[in-house]
Amino acid sequence: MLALSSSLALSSLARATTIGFSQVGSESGWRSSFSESVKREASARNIELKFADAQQKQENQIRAVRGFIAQRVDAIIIAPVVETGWAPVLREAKRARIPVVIVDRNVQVNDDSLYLTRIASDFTEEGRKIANWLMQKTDGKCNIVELQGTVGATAAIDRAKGFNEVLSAHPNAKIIRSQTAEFTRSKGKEVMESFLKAEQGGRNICALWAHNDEMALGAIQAIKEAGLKPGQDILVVAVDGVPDYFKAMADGEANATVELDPHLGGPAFDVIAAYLNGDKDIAKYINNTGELFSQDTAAAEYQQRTNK
Ligand code: GYE
Repeated sequence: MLALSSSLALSSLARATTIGFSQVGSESGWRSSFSESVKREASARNIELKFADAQQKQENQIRAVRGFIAQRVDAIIIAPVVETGWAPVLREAKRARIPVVIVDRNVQVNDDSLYLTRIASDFTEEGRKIANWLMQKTDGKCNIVELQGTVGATAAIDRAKGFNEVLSAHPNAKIIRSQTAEFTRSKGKEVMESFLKAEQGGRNICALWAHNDEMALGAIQAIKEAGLKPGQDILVVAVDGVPDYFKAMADGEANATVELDPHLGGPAFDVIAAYLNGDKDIAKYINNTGELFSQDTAAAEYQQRTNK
């Protein structure tokens, strides 16, 4: 789990601390839980949070970060949409001596002094884990369709990389169709409909691999509407572990996912508190990679997550 304790920061961040947070958007259930976690933790710690929703557009993020710098916030948290294009605005923050914490997806910069730390899961490992599960389940023989996340986003790039790495050791498994559905449920449904049409109504598809649960949930709907049974006729694997997906697994309509903990507010504020209190020894990467879950424990896990 995450390395730093939240109680430490609770007592150690001053009342007047102001933090700007540039969030990707609200494309998925996972993202909404992440935003809620940041808001909840901020109010528990008396942090004045400036929350900016970028609606999946990097240009909005850059504008928001420039605004935070102009307002002279104490620290900035960025959950980047895409990896590239960050160096100029990060340099501006550095010049203004405002620490920046990267949460979730990565930024590609040559100079890692441009940010304090990054708190994220190892997305490549998530891809490997889910692929290993699928290869075991299918004895390495499977025609897979892939719903990719946002183009240029670390979560899409690295999940694909890890998954394909495992697949390359299985000559009878292959990705027969692949397209982005931007991490959203509605696009997931739409793109899956086109996959089903192109692959004999779905009869040629052994499994759906979606880069997040949200797209898989849309695709499950499309599979049902095509008259097939998701989870049986077409296996469904994804990443995130949102409650709706646990429900789908409990109902037998999805097969496996790798959980991604959305409670990233506490760890982000912990690390900022440590830094503002003079800690000079902050790790450049704080890992929160989660576990794989499948149908056998899904009902209990769903109940636990929703208290129902
Ligand atoms: O899996 C997806 C979201 O960047 C890891 O973004 C994140 C992904 C997450 O919208 O649901």
